[in-house]
Amino acid sequence: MSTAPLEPLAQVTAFLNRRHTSFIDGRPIAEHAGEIIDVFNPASGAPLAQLVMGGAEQVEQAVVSAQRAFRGGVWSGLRPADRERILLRFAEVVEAHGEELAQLETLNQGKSIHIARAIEVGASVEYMRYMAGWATKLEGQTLDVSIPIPPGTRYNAYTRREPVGVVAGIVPWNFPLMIAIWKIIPALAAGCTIVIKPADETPLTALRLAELAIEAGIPPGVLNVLVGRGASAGAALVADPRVAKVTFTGSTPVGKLIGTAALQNMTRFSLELGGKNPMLVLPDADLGKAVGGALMGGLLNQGQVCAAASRIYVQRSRYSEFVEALAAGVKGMSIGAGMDPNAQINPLVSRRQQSSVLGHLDKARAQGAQVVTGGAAPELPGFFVQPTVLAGVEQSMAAAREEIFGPVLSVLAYDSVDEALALVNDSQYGLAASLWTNDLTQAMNLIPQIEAGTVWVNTHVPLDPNLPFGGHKQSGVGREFGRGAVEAFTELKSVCIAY
Ligand code: TXE
Repeated sequence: MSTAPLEPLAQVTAFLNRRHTSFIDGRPIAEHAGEIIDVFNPASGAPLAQLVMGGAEQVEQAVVSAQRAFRGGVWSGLRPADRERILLRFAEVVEAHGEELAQLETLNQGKSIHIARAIEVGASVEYMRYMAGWATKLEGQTLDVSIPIPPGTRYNAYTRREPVGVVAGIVPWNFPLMIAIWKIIPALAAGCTIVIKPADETPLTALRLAELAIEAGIPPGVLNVLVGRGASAGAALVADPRVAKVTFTGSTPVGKLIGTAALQNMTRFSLELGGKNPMLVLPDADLGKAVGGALMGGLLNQGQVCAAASRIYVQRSRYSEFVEALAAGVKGMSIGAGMDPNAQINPLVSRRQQSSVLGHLDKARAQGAQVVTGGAAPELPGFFVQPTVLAGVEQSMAAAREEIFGPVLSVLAYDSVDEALALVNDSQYGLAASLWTNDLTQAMNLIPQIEAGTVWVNTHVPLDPNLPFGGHKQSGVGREFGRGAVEAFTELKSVCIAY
């Protein structure tokens, strides 16, 4: 099943052997009293590194550091061109340490080393370069105003964008490095300072990233990483009135808690939450391409992707053909550690996530779905779940409604395209959707009717730094990527000068 896994680089092993604390004011803080926990290697289930969890005191230190850096102007006071240059240097440093970061992520998160290299590092470095450029491109407007008093007075009015201040970035465990970067770089491009709270399961790459930021010339205090529990340290960070903006990626229930807490201080927030993303395969579609799209869009990162394809609608006349081809694609996949370059399906992030996905599979069976292939944990020590195809799924079943966040593809049948559109939109979520068709008229008619922040046609899952990303309905509030992402870390100030 598996071949020889990669041996970690010496610097990766050295990093893992340290006991990790929060990174505040330019360095890892000294060990302090607090809970000590292990993070795990999902491929073996064995402890990988140790963390000293931060509490109220470390939240205070991190916020004070970020606020001091913000108010002192060590970052926001730089010329935009200097911020851009330093962020570009940061991208270079991350790229130069790419293999180290990719291995660290694979060992801690479980994902394939190929995905860690190409996405966590490769796509993130491109995103860093793209976002760095916005530091020099923010703009306001000059506006004509007609204020009649005092008579004879003339006015000059304009808007300017100013950094919002201290940002809290709360990051999940599915793409720990990339999603931290999604939050850090636009915030820094806008002139903000930031405290990142990584997920308890996967804090290592964010901690290493903060060290690399210092190496790149980002001043101490501009990027801090708080190691701590979500419900205690994360919640305290969000509730801190000195935090001006919270940017969160994670589950919908926690997103609601965060939004509610943020509103108490009128802290700005953006939320990128769960999804139950449909793939609508229209009657004319090239089935081979759609099956390839489902495998890629549904099983990337073991399905632990907020935009993953997880409910697939196929017209009844082609349903069996599709299910058979999908199952054939899934059956041949090799299961193994992310550090095994030949393994196609890797472990889930944690024992908790593995149990949660297996629980969803039990529920699907109990509700009458048919497990065509997979459906269980293989006999391996790590947190694996077999890639699974569920057929005979009905819209009322949990497998069509709840986010599973695992390697599970639910296939549903429809009769008419109108019915399929209603099924696609029948969800509390609205993050992303894909249409599979060569019928341009059909696609153009459907795109505006689909309730989702992103609609792909004949592909599922690619993102681009220039393309806004975020959710309709309970998939979130606000957009990441593009100009809007940087603007979301600014306040708009109106200036009116009488002369
Ligand atoms: O997410 P949480 P969990 C979905 C997915 C998954 C489920 C549960 O369905 O199975 O959520 O994952 C921090 N105040 N997604 O429980 O709890 C927490 O420490 C402040 C979809 O791990 O939302 C972590 O850093 N912070 C998703 C982050 O929130 C709090 C990605 C996310 O954890 C907090 C991940 C609190 N009260 C899971 N409670 C996506 N959209 O991509 C927790 N945290």
